[in-house]
Amino acid sequence: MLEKITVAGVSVDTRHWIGGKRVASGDTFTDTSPIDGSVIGEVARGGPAEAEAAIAAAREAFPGWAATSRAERARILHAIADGVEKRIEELAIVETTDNGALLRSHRRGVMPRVAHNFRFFADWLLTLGHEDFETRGHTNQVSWDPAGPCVLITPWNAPLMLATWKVAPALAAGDTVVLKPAEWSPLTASLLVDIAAEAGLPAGVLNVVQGYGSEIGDALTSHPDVRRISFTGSVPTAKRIAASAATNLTPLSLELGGKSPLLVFADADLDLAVDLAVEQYDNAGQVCLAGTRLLVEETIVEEFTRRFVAKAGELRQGDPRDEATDIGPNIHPRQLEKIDGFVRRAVEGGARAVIGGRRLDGQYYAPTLLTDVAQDSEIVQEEVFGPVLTLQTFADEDEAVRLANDTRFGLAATLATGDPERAERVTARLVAGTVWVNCFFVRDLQAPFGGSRQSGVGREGGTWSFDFYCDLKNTVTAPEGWSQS
Ligand code: TXE
Repeated sequence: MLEKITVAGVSVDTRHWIGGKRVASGDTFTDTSPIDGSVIGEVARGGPAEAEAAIAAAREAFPGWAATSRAERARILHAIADGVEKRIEELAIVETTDNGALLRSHRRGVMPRVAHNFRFFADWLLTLGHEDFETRGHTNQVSWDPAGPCVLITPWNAPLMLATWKVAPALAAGDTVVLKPAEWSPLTASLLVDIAAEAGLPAGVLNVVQGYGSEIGDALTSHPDVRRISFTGSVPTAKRIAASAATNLTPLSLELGGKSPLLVFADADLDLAVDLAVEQYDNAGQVCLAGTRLLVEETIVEEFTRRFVAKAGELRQGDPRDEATDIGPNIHPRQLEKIDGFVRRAVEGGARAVIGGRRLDGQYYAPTLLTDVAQDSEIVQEEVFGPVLTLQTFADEDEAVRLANDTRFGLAATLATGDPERAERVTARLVAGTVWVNCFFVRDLQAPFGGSRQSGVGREGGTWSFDFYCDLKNTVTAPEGWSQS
């Protein structure tokens, strides 16, 4: 019978968590580790019945949680952050076993940020004010009301980080949650609900259902009692979710993929530019923000490539639990097939692999740099989500901007330049939700995060998260009339 499994010495209950109780499904699916392909254990495989039960639990818990004072909600969110901090080691090793990302990043970067997600939105909630103004003597009072049950659907590339980046603001806003983690990385969500329950989060406020998106997704996203849907994942799945949400016009926040450019101008600090470029292999390339299209000014491309190849050659690929490892495995054999297919088709079409271009043993793919790629080719236009970069050159700023903007995405862009005026000019012309100048991946939760074009719909972060997870209400009160009662 499905109950608890032990993952790297940590006990994980892989059933759903609905209304404050562990619930099994008749069926299960097998979770495997990308590190060596080994079986981790069985996980509950939910369908429409579990979706219905979880949404009902979230609906029942909503009035109580919405009426809980902001101070009390913030206190519980901080208590969840405390719980995360106490269990960083366990969360880190379970996440690494489950999704193959580096243990050292989970320990020192990702899990502390998970705790910060709760602290940040708890604190922001307390500063969220009323906006008051006057119209012909009448007062207008704008308030942020809790919206209701939210469905949050999350991916596998940074499972707990991306889940809590949605869960924390939703709970802070006074909403209740049904979280559906990705089936390739279901485990840390199960640990999160233990932590939340210990922190005093009332039953039904946070529910987790496990399973395949294709089996449980539609029942979640088409449900009339759901007030918000926030999704991070692929464009095709986003389109299916948007169609399903349209049944009830449920508001959506969509954080999708990208094919972001990294522009290197001849006036850039070349060592910095090379460091930024090699950084794009982080998480084995499974990062939506990754600047996978290197656009380099033609006068420096030879020197850039020489230094890039040397630097990339220093990367150590291997077991993500090893502190010395820089690049771990890719998430799933299917994802590896996909990556390899992209590269093979590119090479057949005339691309040249300067480095990599092949699968390694197990679920590993060699860091790859492809040149001689056409702007309209699949490898330049489509997200690979593996350690694969393309290299193109440009003659001048106009061409750089034209190439940078010439995909259907608009998530991020990175610039390496020594000229602040150029940075300002180019940034103004780029289509991207985030632009980094001479840096990469610096993220503040206060900033709006999201993508343009098919990289997403809406923005989350800081006040934008509360705008999304709340119903904004304006109350207009007349100046007279109170004394008549
Ligand atoms: O994504 P999916 P996949 C991109 C990346 C990757 C590709 C495929 O290019 O190669 O997507 O990954 C749930 N209704 N990104 O197939 O399908 C699913 O269970 C409701 C970019 O894993 O989008 C999981 O929880 N939900 C990215 C989540 O959607 C459904 C992160 C994401 O899975 C569903 C991940 C349905 N019909 C992949 N079908 C980023 N933006 O960071 C699936 N799901």
